Amino acid sequence: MLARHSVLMVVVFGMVLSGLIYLNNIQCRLVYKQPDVLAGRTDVASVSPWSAPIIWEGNFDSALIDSIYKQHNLTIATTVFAMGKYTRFVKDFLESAEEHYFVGFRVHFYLFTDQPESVPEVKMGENRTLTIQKVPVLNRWQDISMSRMEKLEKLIETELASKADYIFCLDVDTKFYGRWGAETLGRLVGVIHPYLYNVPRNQFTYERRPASKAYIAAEEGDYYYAGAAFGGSLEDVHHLTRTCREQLSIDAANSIEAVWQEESHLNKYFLLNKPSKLLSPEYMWRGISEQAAPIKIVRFTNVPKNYAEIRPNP
Ligand code: UD2
Repeated sequence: MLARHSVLMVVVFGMVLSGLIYLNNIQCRLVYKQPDVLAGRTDVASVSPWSAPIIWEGNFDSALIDSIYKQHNLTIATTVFAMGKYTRFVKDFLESAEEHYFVGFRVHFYLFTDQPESVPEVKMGENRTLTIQKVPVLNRWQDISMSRMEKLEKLIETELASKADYIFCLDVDTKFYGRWGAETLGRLVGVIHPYLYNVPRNQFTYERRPASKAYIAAEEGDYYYAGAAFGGSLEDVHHLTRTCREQLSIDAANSIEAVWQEESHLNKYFLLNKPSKLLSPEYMWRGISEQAAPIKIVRFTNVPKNYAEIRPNP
């Protein structure tokens, strides 16, 4: 009788155990479309000549990517500058980021402004924070734009070391309309410029004067990258911002300012230090109503602005 009881106990225990293993397996399962070795988008390049992926809609599975990166409990620092009249863009930028930018991840926004009192109240979601840093006003828009490199370099050194895993540095006169998520994470990330993705490199608006540190010759160059968005690991972005800051100050000492300020230096940097991941112009598009065949989704765009009205100088 006792023996029969023990056998029954062992059987029940076994059933419970296999049930748990089965449940555990179900929890670990993630069903997604089988990757195809031969099919993919054929209308765009999905890889650079140095084998860095170029991220386009249709080339990644967002649920799969999220499930991979979520395990790492990441923090993404995100910087944005709003000086002078550019504070008017902050609300839309942050509210649209709450809807589309690294949803479900820990995001720490750092907003640099000369007028913290003009920054509107924006309700941030769980695990999402906003730190406002007051910075002195600068008189020329070119100086505002260029000075970002130095500020970012210092922020990484003084604040971020143990607080973030990745950083993205974005223009503020922008708005998110679609997902920008973990598919964009990489060691060094550049965004292909929305107006120059399909023109020969001798027409890129690189700095063409050899006197500038940003100089690139007509027969050189890979892509033209937007100054409005770049990112990567803290270490790589620190090296980028430090190098650009140094090159900008050498140019200043030689009384030369690159044609597109820090964007020109960023392009020189990316020529010499190839990004490990490239984001297609979906990630910095011309505007929500602008269409182009390869752009299947608009994720992030420039907001139209009246340059003469909004800038502190012509
Ligand atoms: C391009 C680049 C921009 C930068 C600039 C350099 C794109 C789409 N944009 O844009 O990233 O490289 O050229 O000349 O690639 N700002 C202020 N207050 C000001 C002026 C500027 O806060 O009075 C900040 C703000 O964060 C803005 C950024 O600097 O988003 C760039 O300035 P911009 O947007 O006026 O430059 P833009 O449109 O020529």
